[in-house]
Amino acid sequence: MKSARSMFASAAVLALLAPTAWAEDSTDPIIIPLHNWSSQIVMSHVVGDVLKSKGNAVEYVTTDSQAVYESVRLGDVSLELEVWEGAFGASFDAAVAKGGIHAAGAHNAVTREDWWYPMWTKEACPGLPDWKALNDCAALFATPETGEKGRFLGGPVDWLKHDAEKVDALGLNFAVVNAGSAAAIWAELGAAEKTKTPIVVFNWTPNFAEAVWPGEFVEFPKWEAGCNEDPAVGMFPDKTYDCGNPATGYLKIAAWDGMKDKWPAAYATISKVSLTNAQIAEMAKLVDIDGMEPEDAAKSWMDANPDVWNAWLN
Ligand code: TMO
Repeated sequence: MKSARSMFASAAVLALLAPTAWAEDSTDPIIIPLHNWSSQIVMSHVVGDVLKSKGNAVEYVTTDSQAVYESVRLGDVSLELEVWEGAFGASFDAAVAKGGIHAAGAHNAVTREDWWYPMWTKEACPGLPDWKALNDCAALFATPETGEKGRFLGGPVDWLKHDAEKVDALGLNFAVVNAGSAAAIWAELGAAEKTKTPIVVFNWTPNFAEAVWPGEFVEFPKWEAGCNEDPAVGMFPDKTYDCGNPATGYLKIAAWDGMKDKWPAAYATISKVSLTNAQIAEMAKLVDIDGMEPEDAAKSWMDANPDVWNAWLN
């Protein structure tokens, strides 16, 4: 049995805690950014729908996927649900160093983003996935647009701005062409498949593409921290970007530091969000293969996975 004294003490502690413990979320909208690849858009709608079901106001903004970290740091955008290490690690770290943004959680996923080819390409260039073999085969990838050089189809410029630096650092006989959209990459892969034309593109995992086109990442010199910034790190002592992207990258969730005070309940929810490779690939598939609109894909995903998102609610 509790003594009167300890009961009094507990009540006093509760009274002290009450203002924070019971603080309500601000009625201001939580601003969720949307980018230009499908899993991020679908996931943002899933989490936005969950927050709306709790009574939060939610607004979406379409933003540049690098500049968003500065926006979150300043509180103009509230969070970011897909911080991919390979593409955004540097921008995220730079914003964290300035202050105002932090990792609020992490997905239970291992990510990779890099040069990638569908398997029929390896038949034409059997030394793959070694990057030196890719370079020896560069002529196989030549197009009128790239002349003698092989063509690498990179993603939209906001994803990764350093393929040209990698080409220079490793002496690759390739020219970088940036796709205008993710859909343009899938369209070119589909077209190349018909004629089994060798092709090397930017791709990533988790993504729907791995289920459609079996393929492999090019094995560049292994990524080491500092390789992109410090010439001394990596294969060539006078080059930056002389390595591949991380092969076992993280996928984090970032939040504005002010979020936990302004929207404590919503913050508690987003810090519980943690999706697997298979769940993220499925989100992309609903749009990129099944042709759904992202909002409908989010609803369909939620219908199929109630246990997953219910676990994010307190
Ligand atoms: C950021 N992305 C998943 C497109 O590599």
